[in-house]
Amino acid sequence: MTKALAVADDVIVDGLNITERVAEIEDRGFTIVEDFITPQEVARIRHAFDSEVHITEMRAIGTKTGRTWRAHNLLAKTRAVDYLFLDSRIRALVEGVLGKYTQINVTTLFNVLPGETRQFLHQDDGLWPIKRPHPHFVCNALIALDDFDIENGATHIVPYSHKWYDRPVEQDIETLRVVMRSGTMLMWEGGLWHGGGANTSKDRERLGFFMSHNVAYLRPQEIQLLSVPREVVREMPEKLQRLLGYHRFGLGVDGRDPVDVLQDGIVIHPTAKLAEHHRADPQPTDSQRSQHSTR
Ligand SMILES: O=C(O)CCC(=O)C(=O)O
Repeated sequence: MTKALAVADDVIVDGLNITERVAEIEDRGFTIVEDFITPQEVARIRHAFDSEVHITEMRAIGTKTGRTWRAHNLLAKTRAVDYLFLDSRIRALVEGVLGKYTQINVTTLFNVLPGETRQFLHQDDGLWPIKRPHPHFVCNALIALDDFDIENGATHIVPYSHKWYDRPVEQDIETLRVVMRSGTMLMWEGGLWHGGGANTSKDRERLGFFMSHNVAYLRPQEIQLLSVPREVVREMPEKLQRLLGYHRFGLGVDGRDPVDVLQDGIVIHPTAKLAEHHRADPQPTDSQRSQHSTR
């Protein structure tokens, strides 16, 4: 059961101090939450990834080896991680960083295999051509399913770099390696310089689950409204449907709530009438009045 408490003005959700964590992300660009998921959850997710998830890409961005497996669009492929997008701590942290209009941007499984080289440092919010400084609009999380250590390529990050607005990413800068046990979550602000490390181990993989959110008023990188089939989305909890982009925004669908349209497919408002009807009766009807007032 979710517990949200306010202790001395701090918001605590399921034992995690959200206020402190969001402040940490704002300040140095990232936070690390140990034991975010249990070994049993790791085992369940690993099993689902092994048995259900088709892998599409064999290369990490910026490497040429083919030694990273990446599977995108996870919510079309498995139900094993739905609950993590609904996790109250994730929701509170993401909303703490991005504000209340959030949506799912990217869902990826990646497995960095022995022999993979180091990825170049990059910023995840660099895809959108928005001049810095700008309000935070991307917030990412990476959950370690294997232990991440120096040998198998623990992620490189550059603390505070999300605030270096006028500097392009420098590749030869000193980095911090995020060594973390399986079950730990790293969360960062989209402007933080980071990249996967080289896996120099002989035989140890590095499996991670990446969940990216962005603000709901910018296009997500994976176009969720197309990526996850509607018959799959219809069966999801409403909160997840909203996070996939079926959120009410401006006009909705001809004035209708996108979640209602998702269910019944009716894209023309039932009260819509041809012009001749409106000419004959120029007074708006009550239902048209209420339709306008919901915008
Ligand atoms: O491998 C990692 O730890 C990070 C991966 C990453 O940043 C990416 O693939 O864009």
